[in-house]
Amino acid sequence: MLFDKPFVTLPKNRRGRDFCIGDLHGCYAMLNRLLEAACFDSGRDRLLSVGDLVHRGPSSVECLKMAEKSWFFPVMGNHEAMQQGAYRGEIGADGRLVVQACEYDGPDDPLRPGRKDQRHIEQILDRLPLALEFTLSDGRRVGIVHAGLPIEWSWLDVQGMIERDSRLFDKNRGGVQADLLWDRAPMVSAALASLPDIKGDLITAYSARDRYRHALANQPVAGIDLLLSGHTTLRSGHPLSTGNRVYLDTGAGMIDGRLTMLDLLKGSYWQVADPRLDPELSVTEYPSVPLTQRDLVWLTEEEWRTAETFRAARPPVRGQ
Ligand SMILES: [Mn+2]
Repeated sequence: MLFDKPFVTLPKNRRGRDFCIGDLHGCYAMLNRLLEAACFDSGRDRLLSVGDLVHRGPSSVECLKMAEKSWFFPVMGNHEAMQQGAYRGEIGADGRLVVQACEYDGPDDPLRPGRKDQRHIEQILDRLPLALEFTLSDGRRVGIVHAGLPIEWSWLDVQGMIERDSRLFDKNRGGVQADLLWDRAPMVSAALASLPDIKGDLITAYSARDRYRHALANQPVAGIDLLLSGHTTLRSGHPLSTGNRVYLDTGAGMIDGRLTMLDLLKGSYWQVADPRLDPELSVTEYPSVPLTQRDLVWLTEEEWRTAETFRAARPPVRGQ
């Protein structure tokens, strides 16, 4: 579904199930295998998406055009923003044309600027929301943003900041849009907390300020029950849960990547590998998302008592 506002609240799905797909990156055949394995019913069920529908894989346009379906609900990813930038001839932070940063599937990729579908595709890109919020049939409230929520933000900050950020549609995509589409810090903290070897070593390895930020990134986000994101690829090949955040980018579009689809009510997930490695596209179901270590000591008790001094000012209402 496409929308004309950047923060969208969806009604509860009273007829069927809700699923969320990780970063798709043009992997339309892999997606269809997962939908088939889950007996997805497009008349009842909904498929939410953390964005990054395009680039790398062979079927970016098919993946993007699904956004016009009544049962598919993607947020914008940084790759959609880059595609907009490529069409607009924008210059990236490194001084190169953004088009060079897009990972097209060869010289004939129909997303290259100037191809016949450009206007239609631009109209889709322009109507992807930055954040989605909805309630599951068990009453839990779910939020979706592409890259995750920057450390120290609450979900309650998101709507106001998106709506008030005057730079939202700047060509350089500063402010809130940059944070929601690009920030890798929260997910990197989660990946750190999933390493089995670090238990006693945190205090000597990092400053108290750094450990405080890692701790926050692994605590539940306030104002929402479940936060779904993608963006930074989990090299383990599996999704990862920390606090109430779940990360779903398992590298689809790369030869050793997988595509992950989460059943939001059951908490189980399905995966399929790249057809270059598994031409059969066999689907595997896993009962629950792996968790980070829950018993890590990020700060001493003394440090927690003084932790307020590490806290940055509340997230500013940017653009004001
Ligand atoms: Mn991605």
